Amino acid sequence: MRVVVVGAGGVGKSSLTIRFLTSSFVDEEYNPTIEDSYTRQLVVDGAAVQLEILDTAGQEEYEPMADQWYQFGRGFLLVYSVTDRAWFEGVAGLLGAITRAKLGAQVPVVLVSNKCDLEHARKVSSAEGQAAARALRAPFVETSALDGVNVDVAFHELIRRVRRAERRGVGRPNGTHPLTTQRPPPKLQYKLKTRRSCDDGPRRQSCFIM
Ligand SMILES: Nc1nc2c(ncn2[C@@H]2O[C@H](COP(=O)(O)OP(=O)(O)OP(=O)(O)O)[C@@H](O)[C@H]2O)c(=O)[nH]1
Ligand SMILES: [Mg+2]
Repeated sequence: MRVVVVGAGGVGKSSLTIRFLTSSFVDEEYNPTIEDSYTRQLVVDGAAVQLEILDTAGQEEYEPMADQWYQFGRGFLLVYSVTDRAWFEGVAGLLGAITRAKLGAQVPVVLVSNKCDLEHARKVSSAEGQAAARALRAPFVETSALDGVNVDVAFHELIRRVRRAERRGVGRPNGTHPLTTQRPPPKLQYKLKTRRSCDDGPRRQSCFIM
């Protein structure tokens, strides 16, 4: 199952992906992504899934690659950060671009509001996030890649959404449906740097818990 993590530069897409895959937080200088992909076999709701995660670039200079990412994905984590309104306001446009790349097909997405540990720097309330998610017809999850809050919840919910869409027959890999990618998957690699391991801390009260 191919899922793609999208959102503006610096919202925490890579940190969420690494947190999900390794249960740790990369505590080093911000290092913008160009494109990274990972595979992982896991069990969700008692059923195995072979997950391919494409972690995309949020920096605008990589925008020409976006259509390829959108074609690749069956489901999308739409990520913004609670610390920046512009990133939040860009989310609807991003879903519009994905939907256009899928020729108007309804795409499984989860709206993810990251960095909920930074309560003092919060610029977007949980209620605003929930309202945006309702408008996008997406589930809403507030996460902290730093503290490990709700990260599994977000990915698992996306897997459920993609499964549901597949059961409804949307995007069967028959090579003709708009949700089916025509392009081979990007070269899969597993990038492991030195990381500080950190246990999942207590859930912060400031984070909206799904
Ligand atoms: N406090 C806090 N910082 C975070 C969190 N997630 C990411 N960060 C920090 O935010 C910065 C950007 O994180 P990245 O994961 O690199 O962001 P990105 O969305 O992958 O950025 P691009 O690859 O450029 O699109 C880094 O300094 C991270 O350490 C979080 O949940 N809480
Ligand atoms: Mg990144």
